[in-house]
Formats: sequence, C-alpha cells, structure tokens
Amino acid sequence: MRTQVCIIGGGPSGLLLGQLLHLSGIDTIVLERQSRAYVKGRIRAGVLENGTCSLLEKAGVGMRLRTEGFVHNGTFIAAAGRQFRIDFQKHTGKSVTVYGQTEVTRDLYEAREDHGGIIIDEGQHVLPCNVTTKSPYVTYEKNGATHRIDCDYVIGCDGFHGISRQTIPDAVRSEFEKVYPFGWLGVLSQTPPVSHELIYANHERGFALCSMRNENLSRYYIQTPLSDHVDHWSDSRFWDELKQRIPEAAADTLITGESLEKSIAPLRSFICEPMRWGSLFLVGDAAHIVPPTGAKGLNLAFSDVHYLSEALIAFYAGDGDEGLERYSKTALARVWKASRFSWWMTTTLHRFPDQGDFSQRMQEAEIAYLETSSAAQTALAENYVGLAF
Ligand code: RFL
Ligand code: PHB
Repeated sequence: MRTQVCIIGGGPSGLLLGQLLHLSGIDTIVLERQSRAYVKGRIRAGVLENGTCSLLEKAGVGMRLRTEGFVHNGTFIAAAGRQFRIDFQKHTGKSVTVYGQTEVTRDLYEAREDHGGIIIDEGQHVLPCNVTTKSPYVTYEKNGATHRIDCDYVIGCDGFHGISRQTIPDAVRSEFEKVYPFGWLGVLSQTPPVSHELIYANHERGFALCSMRNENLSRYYIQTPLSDHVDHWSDSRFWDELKQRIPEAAADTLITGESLEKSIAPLRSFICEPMRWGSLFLVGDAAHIVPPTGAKGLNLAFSDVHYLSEALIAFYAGDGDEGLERYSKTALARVWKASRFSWWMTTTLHRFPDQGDFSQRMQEAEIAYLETSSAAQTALAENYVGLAF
C-alpha cells in the first residue's frame, strides 16, 4: 500500500489531521490499534478552547458542536468556604465551549467515513521504519499477516503510550517530566449539572471539579491518593466525598444518581523534545501530557494539528518545507506555555501530601490574589480560553 501521509493513531489528533489534509486533497491512511467501538466510547476531555472550535469549523465538523455545545463565559473557583467567578468574556472577550471529546471523536469518524478515508482498526505491532531516509514506511500486523504502508511522512498521533515517540533514539530525544502525587477519580452521571458553569474547588480534603456534558449529563472529579483504586469508591462514597469538598450551596442542591462511568487517572506533566525526527512528526499526547486541571490536553493536541496541517499543505502545494522545518519549535513554544498553566492550576488547587505550613499559606495567598486582582484573573482567563495559535 502507498499513501502520502501515514497517521499512526485514530484518536482526535489523528482524525482531525486526516480531515484537514483530506480537504486539501492530501491522501492519508490512519492506523489504529484499538477497535472502533473502543475509540468512540472513551470518555475524556470536556472543554474546548475558542481556537479549537474554529479549527473544527474549518475542518467541516463544527455542525453539532455549534448546535449542541454549551458556551461558557466564565468559571468558578471555590476555596476556604467561599466562591468567586472568573469572567472570561470581561477579561479576554472570548469563551470556551463544553462539548465532550467523545462527541468530537464521533464527528471526526463520521466525516472520515463519509469521504471514504481509510482507517485500519485493530492494527497490531505498528512500527515506523526508515524515517531518516527518503523512503519511510510503516509496518503493522492484522489477522496474522504483516502489512507495509509506504509514504512520504509518518505522523505519530498515538498518544502517550504509543510507539512513535519511542522509535526516536535516546540520543536525539529529551524528556521532561513531573509526576504528581495524586490522581483524579472521575464520575459521569445522568443527572443535571450542579452549576451552569464549572466549579474548581480547593479543599483541605483535596481538589474537586464539577463539570458537565449537557443539561442531563454531569461530570465530576475528586483528587484521590495514587494508591487508591476505583473499586474502593461506591457511588454513595463518591457523592458524600464530593459534597464535602464543594461549596455548601452547591452541595445542598447537588443531584446524585447512578454512575455511568467511573475511573481514576494519574496526573502528569510530560514534554518530549524535539517533536520531529526525519520524516516522523509527533502530535498531541504522543509528545506531551498535561494534568487535566487546566483543560488543555485535547486543545494542545489540536494546536499541534493546526501547525502541522498548515506545514504539510504548504509542502504539497509546492511552497517548500520551511513549515515542516519549523514545526517542532513552533509547537513546543505553545506546549511549554500550556504546560506551565496546567502545572500552575494543579499546584494552586490541589492538596499535596507533603504540603507544609509554608506551601499551604502560599496557596491561600495565591487564591486570595486571584480573587481580588483583575490582572491575575486576566492571566487565568487568557490561558483558559487558550493562547492564540
Ligand atoms: P489519544 O486520544 O490518546 O489517541 C491516541 C490514539 O492512538 C492509538 N494508539 C495506537 N495506534 C496504533 N499503534 C499504536 N502503537 C498505538 N498506540 C496508541 C490509541 O488507541 C488512541 O486511539 O491522543 P490524542 O489524539 O493526541 O488526543 C489527546 C487527548 O485525548 C487528551 O489530551 C485529552 O483527553 C486530555 N484531557 C483533556 N483535554 C482537554 O483539552 N480538556 C479537558 O477537559 C480534558 N480533560 C483529559 C481530561 C484527559 C483525561 N484523562 C483520562 C487522561 C480529563 C481526563 C480525565
Ligand atoms: C471535563 O469535563 O471532563 C473536564 C473539564 C475541565 C477540566 C478537566 C476535565 O479541567
């Protein structure tokens, strides 16, 4: 088989890149390790930046997002028994849209199926080969046979545990990592959200977040120790704990119900440099991970897609490879800024196991400053709605 661009990973990054390239007449094959049902059923991000929405519109997959997404003009921060609001519109003139990653993935799959784009599901032992030569290719196994896809470029959109990053030799690759000493226990429930905007809560028992998917679907998270296990959390234990951590008015009106999904995710900041090796390019979680506190992961993956799609489109239009040469540097500049914001939100809002009195007072001062300073609120709002790309 031959294609122009072979995309490893059929998550949101891979699918969006495939869609943007298709609109410019560039041929792609998407190779995915999991089954389609598995990929479509994953529950993850919920908040889309302004620029992400524009990119999805540009890709021709903004229809449902426009009609079913919820525009949020602000968010609440709760701490020490009080709550205040950061007004995104007032501070930046922009907003975010609540629309689940599950829905984004569904829209992207439907678009690809509509134009007959190839997605090879359940491809095993995928391997990028010869990426520092003029004839790169990718091999994979399916139904007991080994297959080969020849291409011009290989794009690693295969997430944090994918193979693409690992094929870059240690001597070329630098990795920067911070593992946080806690995780997030998330629950999805068929109940009306407790608040019309998100509540990020700093509490002595640990962080909590009230989010949503729609009028009758809520998403809640609480900070848990790394040693915890989801089986230790019955629905009633989860609701009791959440109520203790969120403002009293919210706890009193919280509608609880059976959980549709419950899982624990560890929190980590991770960045790999460079994001390119020969004709292999890394995109999204394959190159970087942020803790979910700033709602940046998917958005950052999509800004990579923006830079790389523009560079590939320019290359195939005969405008040279300067964009491809610049890709890693351009993408990383934004990645580091979003990583800084996610780290800051995480540090400001969580309770660390070794948090001494000094760090505790610093955290309280940080939040008090945020509550009263228009400059601090602008800084949060500007990062939350997303830096320009
Ligand atoms: P994905 O989504 O991990 O997709 C990678 C795909 O590659 C496949 N794959 C392979 N395919 C072939 N061969 C291999 N060897 C392969 N190895 C892996 C995988 O099966 C998969 O289909 O990466 P992508 O596309 O870069 O997308 C990144 C986002 O999924 C991620 O950043 C976000 O979900 C992060 N995130 C959030 N981001 C936001 O912008 N806003 C949020 O509100 C937000 N909340 C979250 C989050 C992530 C969370 N978890 C579970 C980590 C909340 C949570 C709890
Ligand atoms: C979500 O709705 O899943 C969500 C929202 C905001 C975050 C993280 C996750 O910061």
